[in-house]
Amino acid sequence: MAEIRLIDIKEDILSDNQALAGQIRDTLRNHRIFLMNLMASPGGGKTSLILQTLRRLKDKFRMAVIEGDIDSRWMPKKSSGKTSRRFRSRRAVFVILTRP
Ligand SMILES: Nc1nc2c(ncn2[C@@H]2O[C@H](COP(=O)(O)OP(=O)(O)O)[C@@H](O)[C@H]2O)c(=O)[nH]1
Ligand SMILES: [Mg+2]
Repeated sequence: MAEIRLIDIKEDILSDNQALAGQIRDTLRNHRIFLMNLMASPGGGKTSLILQTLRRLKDKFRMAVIEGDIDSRWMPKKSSGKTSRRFRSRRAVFVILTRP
């Protein structure tokens, strides 16, 4: 069996990421924004949960839905599709993050 060697790395390899995350947290705190990252497999109930949340809280808070999708082929369909209309009809801003 191959020998396992532990390498002591003196620098946090995620330090840039941690710094950026800290800046984002500060910005959100300063603007009193609550951000929730919702992840689940397709069909896991994310959209249903978001739609119910928007429906129940739309008169109390200004809300936005940010959808991250690394496959830009679906972007045109998503931005004009049924789900985006349902988000918008509940007064939520809808933004899709993708890559070219
Ligand atoms: N039984 C049950 N079905 C659910 C629940 N939440 C969502 N669904 C159904 O599961 C399917 C997928 O939900 P959807 O919100 O589109 O999932 P998404 O792909 O994660 O956005 C839909 O047919 C929903 O009606 C739940 O709490 N219980
Ligand atoms: Mg969905």
